[in-house]
Amino acid sequence: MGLKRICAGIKKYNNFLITAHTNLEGDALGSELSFYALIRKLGKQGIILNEDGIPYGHDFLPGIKRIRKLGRSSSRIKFDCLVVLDCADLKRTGDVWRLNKEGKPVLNIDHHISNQGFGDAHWVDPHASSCSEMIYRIYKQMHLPISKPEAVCLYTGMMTDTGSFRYSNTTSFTHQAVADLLKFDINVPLIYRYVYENLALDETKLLIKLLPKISFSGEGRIAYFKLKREMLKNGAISMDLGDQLLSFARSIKGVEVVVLFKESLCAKNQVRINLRSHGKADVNKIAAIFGGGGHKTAAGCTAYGDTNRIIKNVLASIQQVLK
Ligand SMILES: [Mn+2]
Repeated sequence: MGLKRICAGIKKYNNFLITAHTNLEGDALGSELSFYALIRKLGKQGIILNEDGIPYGHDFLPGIKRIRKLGRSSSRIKFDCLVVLDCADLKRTGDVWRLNKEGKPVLNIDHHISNQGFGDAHWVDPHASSCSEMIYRIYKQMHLPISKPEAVCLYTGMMTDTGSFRYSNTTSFTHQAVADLLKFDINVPLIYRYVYENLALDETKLLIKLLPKISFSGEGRIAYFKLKREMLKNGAISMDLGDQLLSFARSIKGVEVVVLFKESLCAKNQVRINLRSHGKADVNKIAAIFGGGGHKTAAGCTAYGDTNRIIKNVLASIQQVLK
């Protein structure tokens, strides 16, 4: 089983380079920090390195200052094992995977259904709520004690990926794990506030401008936003803002699927697509048509070409599934 092979890998190697996907969020950060704490408990060394910087509002995570951003000096980092967390494929790490020029062993720990099992050892569990929940299981499997800082990181990861324990990926095990973590007297309302109720004023103004851009298709079962380059000129739309738009749209009665079409600020004819579903439509399959992937109820992909044409194609694929 994958979990045992991953534990064997953790025991075998001594110097880990730990990374996760670009567009970092609570699960990626929570997994990285709790995994780092785990290898330290075993007396091993590690570095956490990502292509992207820390997203707004996540500075409260214990150990966050330890996380480095990919830079020129990164190529000098020495490691004997690359640990890839919360990534459906290696390229989701951005350019971090390229640091593995010597082909050191790769451990792949992930919960995306689209993960094909890259790496020398992989543990892919699409039934896990989050990668953080999987790291929690590694602690239990290896009989390692969890302390408060890890509990905060694991809780944040699980909370983020389950939409605060309301999405269908929330299981009885998720709640058992959370019950265990809450024994550390972690400040749940404060974590919630940092992650969800922390919109900066300029982002709020942008959100107010973008909300009226909502469109509907398929007799109100699909809601989508077309975010044109001109609207986003003042800076890229943050994960947080994207989430606000998506969760607003998915709360509308009758809506089954929500899509965000976001024109790239740097590359012309490039559109980032984020999909959310209540479960009737498998959006992982829809994202896969366009070279992406994710989960059944949350997925993403990047498409190239004319934005209106892309929108037409994606909406047609969703309608096909909703029939
Ligand atoms: Mn995740």
